[in-house]
Amino acid sequence: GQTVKLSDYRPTDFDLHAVELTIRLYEGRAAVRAQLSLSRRAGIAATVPLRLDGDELTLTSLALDGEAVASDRYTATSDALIVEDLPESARFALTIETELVPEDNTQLSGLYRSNGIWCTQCEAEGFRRITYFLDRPDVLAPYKVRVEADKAAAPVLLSNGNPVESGDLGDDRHFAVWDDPFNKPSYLFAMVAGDLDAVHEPFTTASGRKVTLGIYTEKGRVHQAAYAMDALKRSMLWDERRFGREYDLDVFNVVAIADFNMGAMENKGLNVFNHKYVLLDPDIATDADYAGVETVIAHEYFHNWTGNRITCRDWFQLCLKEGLTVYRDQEFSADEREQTVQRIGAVRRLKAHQFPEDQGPLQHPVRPSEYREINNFYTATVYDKGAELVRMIATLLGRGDFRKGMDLYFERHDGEATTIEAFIACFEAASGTDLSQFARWYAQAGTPTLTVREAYDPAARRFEVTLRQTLSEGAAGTGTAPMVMPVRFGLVGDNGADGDPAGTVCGDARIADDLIVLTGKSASVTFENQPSRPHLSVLRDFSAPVTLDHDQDAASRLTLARLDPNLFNRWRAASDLVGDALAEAGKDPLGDSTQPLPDAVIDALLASAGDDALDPAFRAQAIALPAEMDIARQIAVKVDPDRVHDAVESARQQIGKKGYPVFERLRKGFDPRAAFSPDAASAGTRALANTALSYLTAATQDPGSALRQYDAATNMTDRMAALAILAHHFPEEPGTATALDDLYRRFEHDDLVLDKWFALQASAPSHDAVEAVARLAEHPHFTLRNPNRVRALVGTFATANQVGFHRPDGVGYQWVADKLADLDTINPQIAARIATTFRAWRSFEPARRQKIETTLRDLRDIKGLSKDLRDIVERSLK
Ligand code: HT7
Ligand code: ZN
Repeated sequence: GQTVKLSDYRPTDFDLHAVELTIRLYEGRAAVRAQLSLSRRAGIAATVPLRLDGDELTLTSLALDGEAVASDRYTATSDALIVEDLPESARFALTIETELVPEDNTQLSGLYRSNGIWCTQCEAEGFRRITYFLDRPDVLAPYKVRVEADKAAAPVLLSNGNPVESGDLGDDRHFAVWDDPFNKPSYLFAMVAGDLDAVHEPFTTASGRKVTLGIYTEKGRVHQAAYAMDALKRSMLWDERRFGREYDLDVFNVVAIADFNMGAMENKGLNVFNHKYVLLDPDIATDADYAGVETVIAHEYFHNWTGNRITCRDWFQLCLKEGLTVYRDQEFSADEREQTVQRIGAVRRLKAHQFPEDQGPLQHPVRPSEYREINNFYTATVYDKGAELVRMIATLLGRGDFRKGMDLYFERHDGEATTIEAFIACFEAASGTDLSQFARWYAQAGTPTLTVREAYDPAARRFEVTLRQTLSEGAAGTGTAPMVMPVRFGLVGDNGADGDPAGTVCGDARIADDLIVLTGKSASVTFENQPSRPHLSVLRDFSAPVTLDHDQDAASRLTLARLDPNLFNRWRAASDLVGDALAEAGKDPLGDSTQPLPDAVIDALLASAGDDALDPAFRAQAIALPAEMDIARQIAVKVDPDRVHDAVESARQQIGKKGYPVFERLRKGFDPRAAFSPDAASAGTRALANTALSYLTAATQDPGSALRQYDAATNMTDRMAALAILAHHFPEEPGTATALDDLYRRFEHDDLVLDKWFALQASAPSHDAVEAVARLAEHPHFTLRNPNRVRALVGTFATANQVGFHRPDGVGYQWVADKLADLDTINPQIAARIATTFRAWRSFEPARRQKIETTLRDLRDIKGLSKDLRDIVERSLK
């Protein structure tokens, strides 16, 4: 495949002024007519032809200003249309007709059918699978779209913008015309047609625009869209209040689709969603599902300004819209729910997904400088590290100047396709801060290490902190120069109160209040008048996305785990104590993995769990053990996943036994029959009670209370929590199989619950898991055509079942690779995404390492492998 380079960017030779599309839908085929108003750009020679992108297209007709184009003036292949002898300066109209078979489009990119519904997915390069086009984000135009279809098959006809006309065509067919007055790139085009149910609600914007909000679902499911509608209205209000951003069309539509490659898509005025992020009720959805819907609804809505009104000049700038929009959705969730709990969740996700990516062969900068397949760059680095970079700008500037910078960004670049440089320049102009060194964060890949050393001189009553940053050159080879690192901190006394943070800097750093900004390789900060040694609480709220190496003594760590007034760091102190102990226990083949945690660490965890003054959701986070993959990443070399799993299991039992009275008390205070409400406080109460249940069953090794909770559950959160305990820890218990069957029988008709049923079994840790997933792959409800189902079974097994996937004989790897080879012929995007699980191969002990490497090499040698999967496999092997 060809490598696309940022340094090769240049504008198109032709300008696009307007697009008119007519899409005629029939059973088994679609006919598309695109009328493009174009002109040659000044300075482009008349001999330069127009080259339009295509992908698996069939041209049926081509006309220039209404006249058929002679066949010697153009070349049409499935992936390009080249037209010669076009006017030198005048505008011209090119009319292109193509024919497609949406039913055969299993890649789910372009125009396809999902459960009979016609829908489109154009980001990143799907529009070229509908018609020949200048399919790149810097080509913007207004679109007018006419859709025609059979009335019974598709009573609902939707596209971007506002509805302008509709009517009858005879022959049981009808049409609708949509007009989107905002210039947009082709990746934001969407069309949906089908027999859909809908709910509509009015929304009036701050300046008085009356907007009709619509959510469309498959027949009979619209009652499950109420929470999504509520989340949408809250998102719209929040963006007005927090960023002064209002909605700009008369309608805003959301469509829920069963077969979808990602979470959702922010098409202008017509967001298309994976129905997993729209459809909910307490019987089928967990609290995590509710939080997911709220986040994704908000994220896609926020794209209307950060992504749509201002878009990316090229795909290298993807973080311009994604990092910024993730930052915005995280801020929204923090405001709507609980700040610390949301921050803990975001940092957990960053460490679980982005850190391993940034520390392995698929490493790339937040703004990559080259790619072979852009779909493989919708990554945790672009999205989540991208969000951290925006958060650091906000930290460096302060809330007021950050908002001024955002306002300036909207003012300067509305209607444009722009770059990271332009974005950063707005914050420089608004605040008078030079951010040129900060910009390295966008260009240099890898997770920097922040080393913190402390020294206390009791005679001089002086506390000195030394900060050093290092970045090692990784696979991306993008440099290791020092970056601007905002480090929030506090000096905590024995009583748990923050002392005066005033200090004096020596070296390349500055300090203001509780923020040290490290700019050079190292610096030290001296704090005078410290009558006793303070407990340094550093990198509060995870103020920079770094690996922290702080050789703090155990007593201070334990004090912070109990008393740090910064609750995020209180959580992190405890979580790091546990993580360090588990990594030690999991790595040492001679060590004792049956008692991995010191008593003092368990006591610190239990202190948070038992503290009724704290938010229950926080307490649930405080006692949640790190994921096995996280521990493996900390061990870094010669990892044996079985040992890691044993260490975690022993820790559960130890904590369960020692904390028995605490957990029993928490269970007693929990009313599982209370009416369900999805709000954050109720969800937190359930999370804490279900974590307590997990520890109690670990302590007693008795599945009874989990079985009873499963049978008595009145909502899916409690039901799944009980079932997870049973499936993961009591697989031999007859009641476990009965409960799994019960879930299946109750919800066989509901694909979202079936996904949970598949995923739960795929994640059950056992060396027999590969046989179990192989059997499940033969189940009548398993299909490689539905991405959610594939992710539930294959994706979950490969990422959330360390024991099963990494079975020492390598059959786990082989099974996943075989499935990916099949999947690659159906949906390469999903195959490539799941294949990233193999990237960590170098960190395993030699036998597994060699088996994963062989699996990757075998995949690489498959003939006809897609560009998507080949790119991941080859980069992983590098
Ligand atoms: N901007 C959207 C990205 C997306 C996507 C990318 C590649 C292939 C399919 C896709 N579907 C959606 C989602 C978002 O970040 O909001
Ligand atoms: Zn996005």
